[in-house]
Amino acid sequence: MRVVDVLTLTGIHDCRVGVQIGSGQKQSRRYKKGVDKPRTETFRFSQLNIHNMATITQTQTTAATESAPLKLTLAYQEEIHEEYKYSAYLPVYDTETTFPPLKPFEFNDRGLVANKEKPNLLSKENAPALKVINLTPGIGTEIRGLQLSQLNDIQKDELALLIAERGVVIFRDQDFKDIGIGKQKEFGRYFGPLHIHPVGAHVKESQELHNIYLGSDNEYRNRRRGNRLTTTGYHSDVSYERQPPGITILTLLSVPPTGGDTAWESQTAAYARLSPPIQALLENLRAEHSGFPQAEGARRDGLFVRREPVKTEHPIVRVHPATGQKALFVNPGFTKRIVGLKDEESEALLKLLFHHITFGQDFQVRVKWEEGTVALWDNRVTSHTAISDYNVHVPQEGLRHGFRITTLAERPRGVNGLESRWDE
Ligand SMILES: O=C(O)CCC(=O)C(=O)O
Ligand SMILES: [Fe+2]
Repeated sequence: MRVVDVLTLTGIHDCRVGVQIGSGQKQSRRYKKGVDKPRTETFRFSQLNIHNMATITQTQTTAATESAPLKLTLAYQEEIHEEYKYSAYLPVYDTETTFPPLKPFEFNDRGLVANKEKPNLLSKENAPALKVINLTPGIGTEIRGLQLSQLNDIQKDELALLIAERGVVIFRDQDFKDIGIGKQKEFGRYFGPLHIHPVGAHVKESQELHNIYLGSDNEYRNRRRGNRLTTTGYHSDVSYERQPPGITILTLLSVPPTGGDTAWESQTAAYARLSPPIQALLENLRAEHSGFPQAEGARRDGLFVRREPVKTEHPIVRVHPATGQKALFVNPGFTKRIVGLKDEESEALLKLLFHHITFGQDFQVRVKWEEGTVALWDNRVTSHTAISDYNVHVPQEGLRHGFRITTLAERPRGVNGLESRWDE
């Protein structure tokens, strides 16, 4: 059993909360301001001031084990989640462990060996209750009557191809959220090495499960959004990486009664809509994708940067290895400039492309989450955005919480062999 040494709580609430982790049991204690004495000897408390934390935080120092981080900062308020079934998935920050730059690796897309007809994945014989619906003509497929957790490798290969073709596949009524972190990661790893986010919150037992959390006790996230006209922010996950993600798997554990949808946009369709002269121009160009603003923003907010940011120049038109389809590979989230153009040219062209991506309702799909929904998308051919349209400060509007497993893929390849490049 690991022992909690020090706990701190800073922020706007007049309580201190003790948490014991690692023993399989969790205990909390609430103390009135000025009453320092814990009611149990299980914990030793001290209150530190960590003024640079922009949210309510607790720092837990635990004796180190091989599998668990030394120090965790909680990005939620413990006491409001005491009864929560998925408390093991609440957002934390390991504020000690740093990671070196990502290393190159060989990637084989699972979709390459898949049968294009998908006879194993989409077979009524294997799954009598199977229902497959295309949510729009160009992007998004919804599947019921099939459990991700039960798929064999051949079915997973076909699924990889289906995700590449349809951009995003929504699985309903899944038991995926209940199979445990080990199996969730194993499922993801089938498609590619798992990415650890350079700055984001994660779950207590695994940095590979990136946290999605929007609740009243996440002032950091809430505040950051306060100054914008809209929460819409289309992006392809961490596209600044040298081998950026292929498939992302997003599971929500708590879904608001209404609101908190996610939208995806087809970058394949976005490319196809452009006129041939613009297509030809873009096919010869690379754009810079940068992780610096994200890391700088995190540092500014007092958050821990576990891997130093990188900048990468990716082809603007990317060819998917399994489908051979061309897709526009720029996104408003991370793409900063077009390499080789004058500043004004780059700004004007990116503005045009970002406008195109964001306003193309006829090649977008908006999905409402349900209990048990898991979304899988291919970042090489889509952009996506969370839609934060509900009031997180009103408890009846619900809590939106989940985890993202992000699988890395190939070094992007463009048309005529144009490859990504970067400064070493
Ligand atoms: O919360 C969402 O709907 C999407 C969040 C997101 O961008 C992601 O998980 O990559
Ligand atoms: Fe994302």
